[in-house]
Amino acid sequence: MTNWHWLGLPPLASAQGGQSDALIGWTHLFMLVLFVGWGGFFVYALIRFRRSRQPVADYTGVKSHTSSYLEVAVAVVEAVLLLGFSIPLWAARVDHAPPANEALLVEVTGEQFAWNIHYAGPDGKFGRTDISLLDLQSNPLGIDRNDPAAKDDVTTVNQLYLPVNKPIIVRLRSKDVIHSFGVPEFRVKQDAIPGLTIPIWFVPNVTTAEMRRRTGNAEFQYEIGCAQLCGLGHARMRGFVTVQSADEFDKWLASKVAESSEPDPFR
Ligand SMILES: [Cu+2]
Repeated sequence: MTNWHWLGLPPLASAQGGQSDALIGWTHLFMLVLFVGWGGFFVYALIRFRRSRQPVADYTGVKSHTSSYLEVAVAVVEAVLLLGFSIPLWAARVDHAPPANEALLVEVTGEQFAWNIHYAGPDGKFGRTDISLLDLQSNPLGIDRNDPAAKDDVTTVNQLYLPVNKPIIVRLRSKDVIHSFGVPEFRVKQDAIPGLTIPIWFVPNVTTAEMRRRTGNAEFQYEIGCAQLCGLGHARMRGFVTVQSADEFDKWLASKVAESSEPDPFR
């Protein structure tokens, strides 16, 4: 099975996610070494200092420095994990976002209990939004359709369509409480915090169709799970991600643009 992982992680479907997997793998490996080391020391101490051998406590204690050296070694291992692996990876994830002109920018706004997805459309410009235009049913993001930049904007609820092998920058927001945008296969998880716009990026590199073939599950879907308990409906706050070829994605976007520019009979 190609998707097997020794820690049981979900199949990887992003170009940058391998670094996270490597970090998770090394951390577990070092922790396993520490666990076995400390466990061995514990068993040694139980036997070495057992009552029949040491009927009376020795007030001077151990004179060798072995334990000090061991503690220094443990601290060094932890420093290597932190300075050698975690901090560089964090810096790479946060500081080295792909250039905006090479990426697809999508705004994702969490609310109780749905994900609102907003694409800028072919003009690449997000239309104006205004809280006074906000309508939970017909206009959950309060987009001003009279703004020329908004004419070709596309919105969906809980359906994130993405082209494969292209860097995606998600601008993450929340309308009410703290939510968390998590797609395990992309190794992405980020809290959405009211009042903040938080950029995250990833490069999906396996289409939904390809993942269905690999997993043998014809109904496989990438899911956006809300990873922060955000209220009574938290468990049903699920979105779906469809990763397509660039052509398929362009066609999908064009069909949505056509849909949204049809005259609205209710206006
Ligand atoms: Cu939520």
